Amino acid sequence: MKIIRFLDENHTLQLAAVNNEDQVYVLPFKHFTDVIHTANLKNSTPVHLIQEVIYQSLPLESALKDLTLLTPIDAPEVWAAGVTYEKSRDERNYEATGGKLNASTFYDKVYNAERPELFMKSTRDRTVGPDQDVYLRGDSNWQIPEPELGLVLDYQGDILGYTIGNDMSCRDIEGDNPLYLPQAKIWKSSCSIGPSIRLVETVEDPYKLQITCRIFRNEEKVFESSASTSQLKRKLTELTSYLVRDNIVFDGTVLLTGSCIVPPHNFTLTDGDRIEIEIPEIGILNNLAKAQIKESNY
Ligand code: DO4
Ligand code: MG
Repeated sequence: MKIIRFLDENHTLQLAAVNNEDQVYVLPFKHFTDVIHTANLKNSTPVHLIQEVIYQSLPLESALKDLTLLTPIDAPEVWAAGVTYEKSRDERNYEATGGKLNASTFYDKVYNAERPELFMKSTRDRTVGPDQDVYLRGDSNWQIPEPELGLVLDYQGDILGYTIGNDMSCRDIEGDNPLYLPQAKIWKSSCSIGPSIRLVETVEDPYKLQITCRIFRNEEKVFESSASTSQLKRKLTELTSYLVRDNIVFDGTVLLTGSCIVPPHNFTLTDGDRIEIEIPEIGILNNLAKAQIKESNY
């Protein structure tokens, strides 16, 4: 069972459930967090609550593929974990040493440490959804998408569902100096999530999810690679338990779990590239990369 949001023909936002046959059922709630709250009040679960609605209604006539999808949730904050896969550690070492292969740096330390690396990635207004543009920074020459499994959390850090995230990143800025991490990670429209939230109870094993990233330039595929969440160094609850420590976590916060897919060293995104990130249980997150209009403020 998946949750989506879409704009109907009157440009009204609708929350909907999608079953295994891709049938879409409009839900009598505006936000995914309303489903959670109502389920809690009724001593029920989101899946049961949604099933009740489905039994009493008919699916939409429009096909899922024809809907104008939005972010499945207005995540007040998006956090991200870093260096949770060997591949990420190796690539960070490469960029931090000006391009040395098999180098060893402080990224080895964070990969092996008890405490994971967690950082603030985005806020609601910086986050885009399916088919919207992600922006490229004007002052970076080495930019990549980071395809990641995203966890949708409640205020206690409990995992309610899974989504896909794109942690757009500037390798040259982070490689220059790790203290530049916020600038290498956060700018206007530098994060994308969607296309759905797969309810936690309907995923058998979150460590068996296949993530595929494809990049198209002028509709020609210039990159494709896949990875599995089985390669994740840490447990998902290990990441969430550090996020909630002495912190305020809002219902609907998204935590990205790190990237294991990195394009070749000579690859950088350019204006018009189309990025597809697929986790079959969740869907395909599709975004165009757009060059930022150079502002006069730099
Ligand atoms: O340490 C920097 C961030 C790494 C990251 O975003 C990732 O591993 O996905
Ligand atoms: Mg990342």
